Amino acid sequence: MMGFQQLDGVRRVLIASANPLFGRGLERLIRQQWQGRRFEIRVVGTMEETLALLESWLPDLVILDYDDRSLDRKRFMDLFVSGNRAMQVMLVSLQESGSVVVYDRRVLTPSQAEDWLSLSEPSGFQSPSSGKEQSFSMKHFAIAGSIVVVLTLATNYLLNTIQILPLQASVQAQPIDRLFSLQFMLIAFFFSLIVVFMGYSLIVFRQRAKDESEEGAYIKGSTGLEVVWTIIPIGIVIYLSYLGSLALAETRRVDPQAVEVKVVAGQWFWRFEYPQYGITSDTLYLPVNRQAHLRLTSLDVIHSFWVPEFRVKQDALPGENLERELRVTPTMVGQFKVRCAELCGTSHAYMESPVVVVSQADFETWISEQLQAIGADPATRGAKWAQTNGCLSCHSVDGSPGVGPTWKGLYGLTDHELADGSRVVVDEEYLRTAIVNPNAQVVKGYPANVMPANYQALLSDQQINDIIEYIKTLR
Ligand code: HEC
Ligand SMILES: [Cu+2]
Repeated sequence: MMGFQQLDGVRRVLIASANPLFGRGLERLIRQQWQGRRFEIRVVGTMEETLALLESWLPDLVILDYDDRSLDRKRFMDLFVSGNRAMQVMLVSLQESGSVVVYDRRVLTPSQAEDWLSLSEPSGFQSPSSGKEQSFSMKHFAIAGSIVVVLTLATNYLLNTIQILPLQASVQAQPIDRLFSLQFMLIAFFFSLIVVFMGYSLIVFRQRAKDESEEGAYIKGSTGLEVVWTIIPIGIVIYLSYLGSLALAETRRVDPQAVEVKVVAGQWFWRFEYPQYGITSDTLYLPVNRQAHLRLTSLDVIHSFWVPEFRVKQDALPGENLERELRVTPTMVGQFKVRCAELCGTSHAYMESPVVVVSQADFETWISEQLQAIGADPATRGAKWAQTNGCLSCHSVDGSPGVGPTWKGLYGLTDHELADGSRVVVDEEYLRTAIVNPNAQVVKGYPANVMPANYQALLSDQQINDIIEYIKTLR
């Protein structure tokens, strides 16, 4: 950029405007301002004259009327840019208000215009020297850009290593943690982008001692930029919500072999019921690597079931019809804690219960220990299992008809007729097969595929034996 010093050397000034008032007014201003200096001024009114003088007269400074459409500025610029002479150009607009607007949109009062004539320089204008300027700003972009990259990587590394997230101990935690790590990366990037550009500008472009120069260019709006910074965030948000819905679907995937647990919340305790076993516990025991299907309900206010290591969380609502479900597949043997994540009264903070994840074998041991505690003889327990596992909603024990055949008088039949016409003896073996594989022997007169076929997974061997003992008593 040519500075004030070079303005000192100005000898020939060419003013181009079809408006004679513009030319004369400006000429007067310059003559006042540059009193005592040697210079020439010429005012021309047409494009042709301007171009002719540019070639023959070789002006040092050209002032163009910004508002004069008859001056083909583009043609002029081409000539100017391709020429190799040092020449300054100013685009100037005289407003009705009496102020002067220089092409870079600075607005000056007439008195300031005088300052401008003596002090300022055309800046930001396409001039032969602007190549240097451009590589100068590219250099800043390159430096700031590299700092952004480094800071993004560092911040992301930090976010991933300071263990913001607790241990990952369930299958459902995996898609959630993948979302978290994506979020961390985005957070690290945008944090760096904003902080680096702001900090870099504050430091590198600060006003230095003795720097008296004017403020920077006045920039008003940028449609392109605004479109870009609207579209990109919208795109990111839509993409994240897409990933979020995928993750949500993954956390709700159903495993038919799941352990059923009814979770009852109250002020201020948790109770866990295992309807398949008829067990109630204040500790949540779960077998590892097997899905637990938690059905949550509350006895009083809203509570929320949350084991941070499992990530997923669900409210427990009061009301018969407001049962909520949650699926958790623990992947780690160990002790965790369920907390209430919904402010539920004075002891909310202490509403914690142990969660114990054990191997499948240990889980069964725990179940049979609990069952022994229940005691009783096998048939009595069997009656209980038949009740708690829903068998009795289809089977009666008093001979009355139901969805399935009654159990009364079933055991010991010697010519029990099946749908395929064969006749069988009803012994323990037959009953066991009828329970664990109901479609293998369909009873005549009853539909196949109605009785659930997954009792082998839902019930322990012990329980199936108990139920058989119970059916044997119904003679
Ligand atoms: C949704 C209804 C339904 C439920 C629940 C149900 N069953 Fe059945 N069950 C049937 C039907 C229908 C049949 C007859 C068709 C067949 O044999 O598959 C049947 C057949 C049987 C038979 C053979 C009966 C006979 O006359 O030979 C036994 C034993 C049996 N169920 C046990 C059970 C046990 C134990 C449970 C609970 C753990 C249970 N069922 C739960 C519908 C049900
Ligand atoms: Cu609570």
